[in-house]
Amino acid sequence: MFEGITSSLTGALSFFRGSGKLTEASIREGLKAVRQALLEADVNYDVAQEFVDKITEEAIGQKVLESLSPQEMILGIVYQELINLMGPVDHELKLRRDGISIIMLCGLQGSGKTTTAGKLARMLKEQGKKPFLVAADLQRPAAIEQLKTIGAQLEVPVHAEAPNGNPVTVCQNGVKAAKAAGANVVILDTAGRLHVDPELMEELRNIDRKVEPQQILFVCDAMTGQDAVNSARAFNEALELDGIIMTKLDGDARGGAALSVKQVTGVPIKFMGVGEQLDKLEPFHPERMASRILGGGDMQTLAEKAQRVFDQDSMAKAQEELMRGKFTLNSFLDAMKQIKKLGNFKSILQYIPGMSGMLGQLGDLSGADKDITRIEGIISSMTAEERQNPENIDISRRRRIARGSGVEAAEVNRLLKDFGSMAKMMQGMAGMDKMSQAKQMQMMASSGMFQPGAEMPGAGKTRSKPKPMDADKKKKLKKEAEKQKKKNRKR
Ligand SMILES: Nc1nc2c(ncn2[C@@H]2O[C@H](COP(=O)(O)OP(=O)(O)OP(=O)(O)O)[C@@H](O)[C@H]2O)c(=O)[nH]1
Ligand SMILES: [Mg+2]
Repeated sequence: MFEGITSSLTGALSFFRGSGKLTEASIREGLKAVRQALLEADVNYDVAQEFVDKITEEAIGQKVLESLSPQEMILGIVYQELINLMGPVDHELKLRRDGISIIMLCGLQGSGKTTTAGKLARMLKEQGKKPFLVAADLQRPAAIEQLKTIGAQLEVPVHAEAPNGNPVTVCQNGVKAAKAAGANVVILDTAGRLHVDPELMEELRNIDRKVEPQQILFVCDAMTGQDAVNSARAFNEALELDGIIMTKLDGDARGGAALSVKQVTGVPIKFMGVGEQLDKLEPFHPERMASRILGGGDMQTLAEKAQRVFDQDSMAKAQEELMRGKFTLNSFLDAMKQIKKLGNFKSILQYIPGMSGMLGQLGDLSGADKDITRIEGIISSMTAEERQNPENIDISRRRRIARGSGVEAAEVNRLLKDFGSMAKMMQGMAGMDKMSQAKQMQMMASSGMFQPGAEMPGAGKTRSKPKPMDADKKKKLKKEAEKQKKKNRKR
């Protein structure tokens, strides 16, 4: 998410690194690049301008604290202003305590309304509510079927009528049906258009007047940038929105929509969609988003996610072992298990400071889960002693482990070799400073080392020839590093 703006913004802010004293001129000069970074991310022009003006004003007025470097101070101000830009947010859906509440979803075609209706229903159901879906999109017969399928999947009732009816009537009948079914939250999935158009607005206004929803939420496709912001403004003028749900933030949206929409419309983003599946809806937290945008890593979300699934002791132990340069098969297995519990590896990396930059190099990791299960199987068939000292695993032990885990002995071999090269690098890393560690990780990532089960450079007999990183790739990496160095010098 937002890799582009993160790298350009952190790059821009590095202008302030090492600058001894902040003067008005140096602040203005440095913030030019910040403004540029925002514009490149498709942030609304006025919003970017105002943002930088505010930061300039703040920074000039502020005495540099002794405990903070100029860069830290500017970073602090930018962080706070990013939060102000996107917040505050009230995540409450203002549902009635008794009786029935109605949530109306609206938005352009393909923005994710129907999917989001399902996601909300799922979330409300988890909170103990009784959701009820209404197919008020009569534009396309397929839309009705789509909602019915989602309802069936979630075991949430759906009210639908023939496609030639009137959407207002459908909504009214839907609310009646929901009452009869004992539901307490009705979600209206309305029709979309390719562009904001008067006919659609009239239809939505009619639903609003006749059905009186407690909440009108605008579903906004983050991938469409400033178009999304402009349509949010038009919908807000017609309907008085209560909140925005920003979808497709899992894609490669540049961030402009998420950063500008609150400022432009005054309507906060309440939730965000981070995937096509129905469990991919999360409350939108400006402070977490700000920290993520600044490449600081979203530690809070990670911590929360981790809390749920981590065996904290084993995590601490693995970390300690890593710090001491002792990376055993046990810590390897723990790491793999945690990766599996947390879901996709890629989605974890973005929470770790400095790691978001290397996401692009990782490629497709979709097969990783299956491999982790195999690796887990193999390591589980080893004795505690073998896990601690894998170098003692001889041929007969390898055969036994292979039998125990239902794989070929060659696969055990490969795992041990993979592990061997990873451990060597990890041990090497333990003595390095942070910068070199990050570089090393980047090298490992680009060589496919984080793809569990994938063959690593110089490992594995199963392949005819060991395949070190190819010369071109090496050259490219080196060139990139030099380019970056030069860039930093210039600033
Ligand atoms: N990656 C990703 N895809 C999403 C997200 N939300 C929705 N989608 C996808 O976007 C496409 C359109 O979603 P729909 O829910 O059908 O959109 P809609 O607004 O109901 O579209 P219309 O009914 O045609 O107006 C589908 O392929 C969804 O799977 C999201 O948060 N992330
Ligand atoms: Mg739809």
